[in-house]
Amino acid sequence: MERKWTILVVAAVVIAVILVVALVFFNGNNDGRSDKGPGHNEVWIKNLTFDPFNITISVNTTVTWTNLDGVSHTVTSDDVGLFDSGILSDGDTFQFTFVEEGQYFYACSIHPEMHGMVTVVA
Ligand SMILES: [Cu+2]
Repeated sequence: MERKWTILVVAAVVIAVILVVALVFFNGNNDGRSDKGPGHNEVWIKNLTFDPFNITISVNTTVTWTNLDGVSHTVTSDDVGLFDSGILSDGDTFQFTFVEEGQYFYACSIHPEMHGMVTVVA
């Protein structure tokens, strides 16, 4: 009889642990980027805007742009030739590493009204 209770208690503990692990796991997933907006050093291209409009980073940081729009965009520096992603389709990403302090302006060459800015600090 005692052994049966022991088995039941062990089973209950195992089930409780599985539930806690599952809850932690699913909460972790909900904290993912799709709900919370762009992560560190990341710019989302969404609804014909760069989000954030101005991203502030340290020197030697790589910024990642991700196109989350149904239409194509580019990430093209106003300073001609500094960086240009070319056409980014939905889901495409572009990365650029900023090695000098300063303010960098860019736009989408397909939609010139789309502007963004990178502020690089020491
Ligand atoms: Cu565009």
